[in-house]
Amino acid sequence: MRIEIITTLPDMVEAVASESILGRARKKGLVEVEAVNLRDFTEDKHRTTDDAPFGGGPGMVMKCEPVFMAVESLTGRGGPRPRVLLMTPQGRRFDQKMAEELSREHHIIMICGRYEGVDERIREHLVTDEVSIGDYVLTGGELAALVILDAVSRLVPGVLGDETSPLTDSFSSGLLEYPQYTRPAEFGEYRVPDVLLSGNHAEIEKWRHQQALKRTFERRPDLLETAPLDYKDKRFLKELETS
Ligand code: 6GU
Repeated sequence: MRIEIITTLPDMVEAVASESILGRARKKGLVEVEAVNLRDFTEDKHRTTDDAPFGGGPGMVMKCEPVFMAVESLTGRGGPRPRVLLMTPQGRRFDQKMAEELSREHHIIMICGRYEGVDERIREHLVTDEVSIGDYVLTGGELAALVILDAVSRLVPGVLGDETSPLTDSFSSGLLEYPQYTRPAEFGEYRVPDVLLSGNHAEIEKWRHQQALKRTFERRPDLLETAPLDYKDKRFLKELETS
């Protein structure tokens, strides 16, 4: 998987991409991440990437030419077409499902826009997806691109040490995670639930699943509308509702 992030702040992107799990995945060659400096694709003395809007008004607009040139430089003729993501609060809301979908791509390009706007021709003729990470406004798309980079990379096979762990993540089952405990079994008067010490794996599985249901019911009932629930789950939730 190759991911390029087009930005006027390449150092900010590089600082995150070179750390921790992501940094290791990159060294192992599991994900190729490159911060691409938009200014390298300007041709004027001041390396201008934005300009005043036609028609007047406040703020600056990201110019077409450097962005088109940057994307063109990254897309070899003939190969599979990359996904070209524009980071914008006007985009589709990013979620775990989209992270899973993107983790199956071979090539992703992310363009970090600025809130005042990008020339509409970039949206119309270059971008395949407009993406937002939530309903709030950031000063630029870099933090959003880094959030997506992190969420997508960890789903690429081999990036996490334990291959099965993404399967038990919150959201991938449609439910929030069950509570976890580790030693000691007694911390002062705070005890670990007996079932976890019982060695009865069927009971442990049942308890964990019910805890996941309970937690989702209490914190994110909206998720229960789309989570895959069987008859027993529905009965358990009914009991929670009436207790
Ligand atoms: Cl993708 N960009 C900006 N500038 N602000 C955001 C965002 C993106 N997603 C949420 N807020």
